[in-house]
Amino acid sequence: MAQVKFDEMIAQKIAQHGLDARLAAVLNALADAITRIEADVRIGPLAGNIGLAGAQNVQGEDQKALDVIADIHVQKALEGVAGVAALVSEELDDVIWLKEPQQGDFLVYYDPLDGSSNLDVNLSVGTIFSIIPVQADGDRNVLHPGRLQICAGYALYGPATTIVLTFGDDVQGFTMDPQTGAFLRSHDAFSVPTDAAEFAINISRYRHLPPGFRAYIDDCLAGKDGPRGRDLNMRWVASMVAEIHRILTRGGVFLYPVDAKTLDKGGRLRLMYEANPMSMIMAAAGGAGSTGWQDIVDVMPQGHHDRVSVVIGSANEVAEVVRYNASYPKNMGSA
Ligand code: AFP
Repeated sequence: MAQVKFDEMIAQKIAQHGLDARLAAVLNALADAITRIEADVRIGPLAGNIGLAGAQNVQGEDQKALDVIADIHVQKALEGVAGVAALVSEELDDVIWLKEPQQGDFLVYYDPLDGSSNLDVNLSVGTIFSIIPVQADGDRNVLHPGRLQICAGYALYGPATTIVLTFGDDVQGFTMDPQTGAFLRSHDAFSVPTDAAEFAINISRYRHLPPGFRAYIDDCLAGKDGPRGRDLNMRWVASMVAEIHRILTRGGVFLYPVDAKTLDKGGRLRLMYEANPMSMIMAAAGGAGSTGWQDIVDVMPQGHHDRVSVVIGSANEVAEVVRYNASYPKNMGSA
């Protein structure tokens, strides 16, 4: 039986849910940008473009040439697509307004190349995107809670290149056929196990963590001899898209909590184009996304580059982290 193509699924979903028909062109344009980014990532070292771009982004982080190249691919793909009112990119200080916003137009938030510090060591990276409709004619506000997302997805540039997409009902995966470049459905409906056998955290930050998180990690490490009564495994890829994809596939929990070193910024990972889309995807697959204290999609942004504390994964494990935090004050560890 012929495999369902990405554009076919989008058309089906839009018809099924009575979504704005213009969304198809937006998502197919994103798939085109992903195809171009994939080609650049795949050849990276040979094209000499995995070094630093010599610039820094609004986060004050060195931009790698591919970060900038990937951002340009997304911009070029989306400018001129009917209904795209604004772009909010991790790589751009300011919001790009492409048209006078009309209610129902699309605000597209994206991280063009997440995990780019893995490029020079040839590890998986990804592109993350989130779409929220303009709320009213002329409304130039882009600071909306993640609960208003109508669509979220990512591309994982790994051994295979896979796009994962949700409209909030289910989560489907489409893998690029290297022969044709077409994205064919490879995952009908991700369903994340409610219990986790693995946790993912940069454990070197342990001493900076809030006490609730430290207590949770202590008990994970105590394994079957401790309160958890079972051993858990640990993973850390340092590429959020790869971590989330693993958890979608076999369960687990990904933690990047706010800590004493990131408290002034509110955390490490960004709300609008990392935490919100990944939370929507995980929730649609039966999991959860929390700051450790509240649902991520209920966080009201103050700025479009806001950072946030992140705990995303198997529903029961996220609830466990929230339970630990409820028993401890919200102060931070050592700076
Ligand atoms: P880069 O995009 O700078 O590589 O950061 C990747 C990331 O935002 C996220 O994808 C990882 O989960 C996390 O940072 C890795 O953080 P550590 O460098 O502290 O491991």
